[in-house]
Amino acid sequence: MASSSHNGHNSRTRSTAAGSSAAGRDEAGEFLTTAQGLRLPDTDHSLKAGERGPTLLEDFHLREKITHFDHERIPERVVHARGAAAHGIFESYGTGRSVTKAGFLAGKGLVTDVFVRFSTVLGSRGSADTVRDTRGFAVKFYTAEGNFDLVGNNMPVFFIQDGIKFPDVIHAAKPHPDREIPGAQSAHDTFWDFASLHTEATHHVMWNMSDRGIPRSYRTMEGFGVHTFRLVNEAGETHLVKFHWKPAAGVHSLVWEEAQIAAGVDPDFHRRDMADGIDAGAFLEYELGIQVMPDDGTDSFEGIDLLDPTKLVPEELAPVQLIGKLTLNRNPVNYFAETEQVAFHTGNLVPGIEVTNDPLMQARLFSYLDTQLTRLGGPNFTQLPVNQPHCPVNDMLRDGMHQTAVPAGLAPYRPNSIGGGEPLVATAADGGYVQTPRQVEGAVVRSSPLSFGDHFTQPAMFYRSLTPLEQAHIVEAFTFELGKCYDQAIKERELAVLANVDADLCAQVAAGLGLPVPDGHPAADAGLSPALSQVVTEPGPIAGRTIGIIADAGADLAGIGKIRKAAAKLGATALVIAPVGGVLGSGTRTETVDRTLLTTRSVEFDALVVAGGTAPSGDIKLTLLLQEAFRHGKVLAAWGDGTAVLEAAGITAGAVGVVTGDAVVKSFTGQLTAAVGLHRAWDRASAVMASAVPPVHGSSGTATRRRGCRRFP
Ligand code: HDE
Repeated sequence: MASSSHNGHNSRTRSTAAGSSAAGRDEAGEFLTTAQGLRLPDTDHSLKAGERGPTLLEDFHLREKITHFDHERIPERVVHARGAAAHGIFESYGTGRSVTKAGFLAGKGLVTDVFVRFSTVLGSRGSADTVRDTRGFAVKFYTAEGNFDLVGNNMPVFFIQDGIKFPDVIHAAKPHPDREIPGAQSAHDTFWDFASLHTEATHHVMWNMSDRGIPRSYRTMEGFGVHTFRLVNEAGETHLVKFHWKPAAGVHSLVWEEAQIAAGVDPDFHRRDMADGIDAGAFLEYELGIQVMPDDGTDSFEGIDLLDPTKLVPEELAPVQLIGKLTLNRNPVNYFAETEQVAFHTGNLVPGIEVTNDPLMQARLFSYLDTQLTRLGGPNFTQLPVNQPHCPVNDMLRDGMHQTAVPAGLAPYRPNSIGGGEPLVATAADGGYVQTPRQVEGAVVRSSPLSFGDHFTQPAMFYRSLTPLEQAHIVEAFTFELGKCYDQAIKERELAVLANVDADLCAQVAAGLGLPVPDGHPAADAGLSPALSQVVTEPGPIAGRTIGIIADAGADLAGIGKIRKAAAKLGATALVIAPVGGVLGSGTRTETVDRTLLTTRSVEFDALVVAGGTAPSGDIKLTLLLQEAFRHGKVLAAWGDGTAVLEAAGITAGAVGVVTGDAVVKSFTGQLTAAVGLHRAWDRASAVMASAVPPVHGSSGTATRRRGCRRFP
């Protein structure tokens, strides 16, 4: 969110911005023209019968301009409407080769272009980024064998086991149909009505209510393919595989109050963070990993049904093996042309990657192609630059709305002799997509296997694998969301669901709602997967993070300069916040003011530092800024007499997560950046959270000390 620089600010609208990869019609020539290329003498006045007379129907320029404008908007995505995207590259480690013949995963160092779109699920296009929701993590690989789309989420499980339930869960989660409120959130009666009745949603609901539902940024999210895929190697051997994206920046989240404030003061919080980060050279990085399970004909592994998308496979049972690295390094040039018009499809597969019988995946294979027909206005959306494969296409598809290609030849059919028999069909050896034969048998039924029936054990495993702090956030989230429901029966029914997940969780939420605690039968031994916790005890990278430096006319400018430098070295940005805008200092030593107390809010920063020499001002906005950051567990720091500003805001220099020093020396910047790398001063949580929570003394350690639970090896 840092810099005010903006990709394309100074670019001419007629120039194709650097690196635009696919060919599309671009604005050309210096003169304004109509869409027919006719040069225009004036675009500010309509053609009228006299200066004070009526407008003439013959004004073809006016009519073309207004008609086009009238149709600038296209139907938004029915889900995942709110999104932001970036271009990048994927570099293969070559380690996936043993399980898949997919060309883009085969060679070490092989580079493939990608386009990635992140999104929220529920909100409409103009909604806020930081709402509690699942995030889409959709990756289009432009491979030499055709496009492969990995259309995943930032959570490994889904609300439903069968695609036929998708309209139900989405209708329940979208705003109420009468008033269309509340937007972009699940804290309302219809969602909890459905969730409490449809208990297979419980696992995904637990993830949504956890910190994963409010990510700090796209760069700090994990991604998951969710479904089990079948990978096929050169030898024709198959394995069952789950895809993971592991962020280099670690997995980190907002705190709830921060997310709510950000939704108001900066609804573009996540898209700004990504765009500014890329502009500043702090690229987003993730490693692609796979969990590999034997394809032994059972479609299950260690008692977990791999066709059930409400179940995950603990990493302790099947470690994530890294097979490549994704780097997002280029912002789109035009939001509509690229981010809006990109069309993902789970059926965009390449040889070596196949689907399984997961009934959720099976329905998706229909939906993604179908949805583009109305959203993108016809069947030719694959011709849009962002959707075009980066390899030869010879598809015999003809005509239709918005046909932009001009195909030559007389024989778009097979067999033919007129076209010399071409195009040819490809065998597997030619790179043709030949599905691995798999046996299909059974009665035609509308029902699920028994193994889909356990809706509570894995939610219990998830909850119990988290640190007490993360558990407290889940309690808070349920209490908030159910507290927003009007119908008492819905709250009671959801409490009955929670009683089957974990008795403590249920009791705490019931206490918050002021309702009796129902009886349940939670799994006594759900197992533990410490990998599910996201609290870190070692500092991680801070690229893309923002440090605010509070200063005024008397501030130590040399110290500010040193912090800016130390931050930049690590890919982070430091912004100076002063009472008024302009420049601090004069002569050779100056510092530009990036924000004033009026133009910023604490949510913009991962840490706040008070510069030495800054005087306490008594400004309520400064007090609010510091206290909010403190309450949200952020790092606070001051050097020299800057500590007086902290003290004036009620923050003692010795408090947890407060770094102080006499001057900006190496140890000071080192402590500061390390503290930012820990993401939050979680030990402060017990002092600042509304509900008292025991402090965290280590992540997995705390999680594994939970009672009566088996830990996966
Ligand atoms: Fe989607 N989903 N989905 N979904 N989904 C769409 O496709 C759908 C599901 C996901 O940035 C739509 O082009 C059905 C699971 C992402 O453009 C639509 C079912 C997962 C995106 C659609 C599912 C996802 C979408 C809306 C149940 C995680 C955004 C517009 C069978 C693994 C992609 C569009 C982007 C988008 C349908 C289930 C993720 C309507 C019917 C499970 C990340 O086709």
